[in-house]
Amino acid sequence: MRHPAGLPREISSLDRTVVMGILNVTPDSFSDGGRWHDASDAIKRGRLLREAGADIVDVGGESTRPGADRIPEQEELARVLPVVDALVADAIPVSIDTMRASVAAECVSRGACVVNDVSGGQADPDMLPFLATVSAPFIAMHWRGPSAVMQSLATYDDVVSDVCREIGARLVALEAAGVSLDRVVIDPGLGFAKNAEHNWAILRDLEALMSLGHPLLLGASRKRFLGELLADADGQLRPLEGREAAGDAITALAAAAGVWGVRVHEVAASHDAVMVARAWRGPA
Ligand code: PMM
Repeated sequence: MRHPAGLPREISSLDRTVVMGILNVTPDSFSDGGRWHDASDAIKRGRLLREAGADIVDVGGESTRPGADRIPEQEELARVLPVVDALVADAIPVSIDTMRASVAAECVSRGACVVNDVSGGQADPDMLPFLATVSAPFIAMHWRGPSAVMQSLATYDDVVSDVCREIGARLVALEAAGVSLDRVVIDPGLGFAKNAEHNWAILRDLEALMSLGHPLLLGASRKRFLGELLADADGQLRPLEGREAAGDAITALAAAAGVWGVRVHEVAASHDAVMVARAWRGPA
């Protein structure tokens, strides 16, 4: 497994796909909004994710669900800092899911070891200059615009080549800002300015993304395209809690394809799936 530079040894020594457990400390994330909004509940949840096999816990304080509005910086900090502090104190590897350089900087200074920005550094002009000052890996997700408007941006000539080209442009910007590219993980941003067919086209051709030469992260867990795939005969989407097995299937297929990491809500089955894929592929 090729890991990004800058990871703690505990993770960079893994010879399998990394499982990132999602911890949204928000009242309104589409998939688990409100469930872990209280700091002590969120901390408990983070510990449970770790016990269930999360290699990294991805803490986010701002919802990115389609249509979501931004929250103030102070609110985001108030949500994530107590959780980051507690998990870091427990020696749990933490990534911070934020579009704000100030939030990323505060969390990294408190021990977060990965920065995950769904905007790939585009939402905040200070993000790239900040990244140039630290050595933590950066997850650069494909992004076309804020959640409030992203559904209107889901038009592509050819989604795979367009996403590859746009991620390529982010890599150029990161390098120009002084961020060493061996730290950068790329992510196609399933569901972000993408409909179900776009997501499936990307998953069908992961080779194209992997040929960009960077570790790849996928976040499919509980997303709408799985609900659409599993809709009932009346066209009712499969509810969130009924999408887990489909997400686990994506983990297995992604791990077998050599994806670096998967970002999931329920980690136990994903952990087992990556162990199966590792045995199936042989040592990487
Ligand atoms: N998806 C969400 C939030 N953060 N980060 C990365 N790198 N990739 C994703 O696909 C991604 C993300 C939205 O999903 P959630 O509400 O279930 O967290």
